[in-house]
Amino acid sequence: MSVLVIGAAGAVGKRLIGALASRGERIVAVDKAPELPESIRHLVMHAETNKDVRDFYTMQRIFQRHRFVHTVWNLAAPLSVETARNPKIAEQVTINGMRNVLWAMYEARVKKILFTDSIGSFGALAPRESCTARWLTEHPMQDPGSDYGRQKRGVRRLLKEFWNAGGDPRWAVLPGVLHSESTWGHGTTEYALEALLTAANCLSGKQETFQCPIEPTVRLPMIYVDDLTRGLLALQDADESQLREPERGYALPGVSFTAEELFKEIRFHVPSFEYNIQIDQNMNTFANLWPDTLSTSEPLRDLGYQSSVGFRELVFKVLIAHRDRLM
Ligand code: AKB
Repeated sequence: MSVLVIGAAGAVGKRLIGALASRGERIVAVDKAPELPESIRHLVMHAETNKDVRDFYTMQRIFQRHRFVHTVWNLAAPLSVETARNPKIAEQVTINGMRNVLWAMYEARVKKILFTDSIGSFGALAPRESCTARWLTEHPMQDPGSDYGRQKRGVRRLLKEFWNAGGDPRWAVLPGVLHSESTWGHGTTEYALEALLTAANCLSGKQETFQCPIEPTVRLPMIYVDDLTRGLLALQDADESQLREPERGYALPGVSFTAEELFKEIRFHVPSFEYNIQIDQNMNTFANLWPDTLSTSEPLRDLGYQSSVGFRELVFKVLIAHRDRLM
């Protein structure tokens, strides 16, 4: 039996594959092959070239070739800023892509699908503190205030239909993910990664000034990639009877901080770190719409998940990992 990971070469996909492989799972990893780094090639059974989730026949072929897939992760989706820049293409990947995956699963009689939703699904009406995935399922008509959030909502609707048709969908609401990969997509919370990379550059002798694209007092939830991976695996592994949240959605909390707090902590390690404020309208609007914190109770109660990496440790880990990569 194997786990199919679509969008395997992204920062989350790579970690997930590593974690699945280390506990002995067989993996079918799919991404556009040139983006699949050497470091994970040896772990994958299959790399699909050129085509992506937008092509139904590619999805169908994967299930035909790999008959023992029992679980699917669909991680293929652009981030918030990419979606704002090109909403049509984003919609094709996020919504049509998920529709293709679900059709192919339905044909192949594969039931379990996991999807990564985002804090971008919460709009102006949502509470600021302790946000839950339940709030999203209980307010299906609310406007998240961006194409990004609306597309995620569209996927949740598809998952609900899949559930009604006998499937086993599960989804996690992700905060900003902090990691030490060298590349990442254009999102809003990615400002924090850019700041940490700028600081790591300073440590390796390349002095730059970071342009902060959001108001420095806006608080956003973030998570260290190892905590996230644990939370995602707990969601995958949970027995169906454990999943008590409506529609099987769980927000995965980590820590929350403002840009101001981040810069202060960075300066503790890198006194030469410099920044100025250059607001990006899209990013700042999204950052203001999204919650400050995520609830910790539901994932702990049903998945046994709680974050283990605090703010200071997280900043240190990511900073040092980027510095080591640059050296
Ligand atoms: C983004 O900012 O677009 C993502 C997200 C939290 O959805 N990192």
